[in-house]
Amino acid sequence: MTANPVTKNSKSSYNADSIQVLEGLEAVKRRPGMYIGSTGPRGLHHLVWEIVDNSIDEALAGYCTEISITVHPDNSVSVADDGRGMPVGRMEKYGKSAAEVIMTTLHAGGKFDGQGYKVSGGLHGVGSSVVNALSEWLEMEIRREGHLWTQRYERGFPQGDIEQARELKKGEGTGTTVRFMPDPEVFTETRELSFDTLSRRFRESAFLNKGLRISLTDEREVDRAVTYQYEGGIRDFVEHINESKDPVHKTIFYFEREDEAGEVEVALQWNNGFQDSVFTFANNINTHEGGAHLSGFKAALTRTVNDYARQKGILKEKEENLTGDDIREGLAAVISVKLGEPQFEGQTKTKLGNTEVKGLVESNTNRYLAEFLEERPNEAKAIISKALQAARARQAARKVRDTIRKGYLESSTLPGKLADCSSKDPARSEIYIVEGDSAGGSAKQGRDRNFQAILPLRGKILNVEKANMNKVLSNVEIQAMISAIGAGVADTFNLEGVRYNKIVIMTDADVDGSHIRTLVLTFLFRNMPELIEAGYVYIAQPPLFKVTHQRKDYYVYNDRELQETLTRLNANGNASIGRFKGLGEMNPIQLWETTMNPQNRTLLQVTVDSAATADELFTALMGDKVEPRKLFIEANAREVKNLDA
Ligand code: 0RA
Repeated sequence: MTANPVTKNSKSSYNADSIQVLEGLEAVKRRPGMYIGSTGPRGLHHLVWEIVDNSIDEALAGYCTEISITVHPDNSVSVADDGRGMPVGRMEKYGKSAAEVIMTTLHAGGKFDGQGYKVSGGLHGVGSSVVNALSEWLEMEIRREGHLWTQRYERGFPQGDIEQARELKKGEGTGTTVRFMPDPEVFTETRELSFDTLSRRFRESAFLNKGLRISLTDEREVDRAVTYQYEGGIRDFVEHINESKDPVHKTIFYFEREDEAGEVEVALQWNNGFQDSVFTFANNINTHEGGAHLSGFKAALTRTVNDYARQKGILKEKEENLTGDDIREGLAAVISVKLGEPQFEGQTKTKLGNTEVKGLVESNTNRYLAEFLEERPNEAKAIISKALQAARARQAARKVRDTIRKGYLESSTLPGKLADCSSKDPARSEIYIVEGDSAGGSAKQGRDRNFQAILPLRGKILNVEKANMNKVLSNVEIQAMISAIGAGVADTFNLEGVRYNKIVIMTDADVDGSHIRTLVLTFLFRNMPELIEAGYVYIAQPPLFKVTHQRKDYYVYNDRELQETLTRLNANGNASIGRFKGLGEMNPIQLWETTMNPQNRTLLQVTVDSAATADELFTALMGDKVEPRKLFIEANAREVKNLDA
């Protein structure tokens, strides 16, 4: 790239390349979903990720130490970094500045023109131009080569060339600021960014990029700001995962290494819980589907722990090896690799394909973990005794499971409490999991039995965060759910067996109801995550109030709607307002009309954006420690309500 500064007066020539550019951005506008996933809240947040990821790439390249994100009162967002600044030199091939090329050309991400980075998050490379195309307006400011350069775009079209706005003052440094306004014609549903969703993601990025400072300010509310910076990197991440759990040993295991294949960083610590929380990343992208780094890690972990246990005589010669699952019970681990050319595969493109990475992770984990165990015999003992305990519980659970399997779980017998629907076509069928027998009764009478099944749950179900598999599978309410859903459980789960493609959790709109809902969701998340990933899990929304005015009934779902309804009816105190205390108070017809009839009802689909976030959420909500749970609920009250970050 030749860097001829573009002067104020140079006209960008309208050549074949420019036409191609326009076509590219038109394609984005025509099918925004293809580029950002959706035009709902998720897609909206995606715009922010795209812009921030460019700054993170600049940090990965070693040039940026701080990123500041601001949500302005008008819901526009600015992202400012102290990197080198986007290049402003004119590119002959395009007849415009490099920055404009980045902003208007699809796929011109960090890697453009060989000037790119050693490491870049492949997936997010489409970047800035997509955001530009989907923004009502976008303004960029670049501090570089002694000047402040500015340019404005509207719906992706530059409103004039890049300009030298002024000379930089001493100490201003270099960097890039991008401010954009999501296009209201694209994001119709809502243009509200969630502070909690943003801050969780930025905290994760800060963990993954040791030392990088990321701050978020929400100008829509007073005093809403956070700054994240972790000198310990993923060590601090593991500490954070275990914050609301009890570690079984003190020292967090950690190493970082680099070779021809790339860089690897691993941190881990066991807690006395029963879940494994292993999170893997490649170039800062959460590789939900695992891949080469995860396989290498698992192989090394299983081998090193078994070798150590044998060598120290903890495992006797005739005893079987500990399984990988035994060893990973209660494990909190983060594996982060950074590669020149990551290959993302799998259904959601979040599985790392680079085979050479398996060896990189495996050999180094073997070596450093063996050293760690050797140097800390007391911690090693605690870790191995945890795995031995897991092995015993697992053997007991297998026996229970076999018994259940022989019994009614996999036979055609359905639980007695289930009122099944007549349809046998899962695509048409729905099951309502209902709190309590009385609501269950109303639901059974009110439903359309052609396609709606009802399963009443008696009282609170077991909290699966606090029990091992053995106990979970012995719980009658849980057994009823498993057999009604019909697809097995945990490692025997198979999505193809599912009897209903909508699994609707219907609980009272009170504290107990929301607790029961969380218990059911926790069970599903831990033991049938595929169900949630497939988008089969929903939350019913029963109304909170009935307003009666001039002999007509109106059902409303929250306080805001109540005010709106009263205003709309011009009721002036002539309406009677009844509050539903629970589902059981509604008669079958009311329940059908307000909550179950597909014509009228609203269902919230349960989605999980980031596995780390969800794991944290459930641990915080359901784990042993009371204080973090309280804090979490307060901090996230709005989102916990929807579980739809
Ligand atoms: C391409 C090349 C160079 C920097 C950047 C892009 C860059 C892009 C963004 C986007 C947000 N912040 C950014 N910071 C930098 C390197 C140019 C050089 O050699 O100095």
